[in-house]
Amino acid sequence: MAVERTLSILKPDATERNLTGKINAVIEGAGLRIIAQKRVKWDAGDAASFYAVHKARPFYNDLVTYMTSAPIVVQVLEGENAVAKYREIMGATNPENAADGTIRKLFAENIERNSVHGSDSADNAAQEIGLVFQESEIVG
Ligand code: RTP
Ligand code: MG
Repeated sequence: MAVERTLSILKPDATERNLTGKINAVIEGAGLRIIAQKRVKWDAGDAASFYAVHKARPFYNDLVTYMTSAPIVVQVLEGENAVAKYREIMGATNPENAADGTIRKLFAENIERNSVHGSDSADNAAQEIGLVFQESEIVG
């Protein structure tokens, strides 16, 4: 299996409840390495460019408001099969449907305030990492 990189975001509900360390422990426990990490506060423009793919969705405006409501922690995760592995340990978008032991089952509040983002393909991971990090900030 190939070593991959994926973009992770610890969302406002996670930073507000001081869950960064607990979520990082799940990530590292699954064998993924955090090779870049920074805490930032997005403005509407940042969130709009990141979520441009969801612009037509009914939840888009709420999502932009939510993602700009408090600081977030952006991360690059590296490991074997990192994109699919992180999606697996995140759990389903709606925490009511998330499997036991997943980050969203453990920590998410609801379908919107669901604690984490993870890229959904290798191509999107490369694009999202490029939006959020300079190459010099990533130390593999
Ligand atoms: P993510 O992109 O954050 O990793 O989550 P995902 O792939 O599991 O879900 P996606 O369909 O890409 O939706 C992006 C984020 O939008 C919020 N959402 N709200 N109110 C709603 O029905 C609703 N649906 C989605 C969530 O924060 C979701 O993670
Ligand atoms: Mg998504």
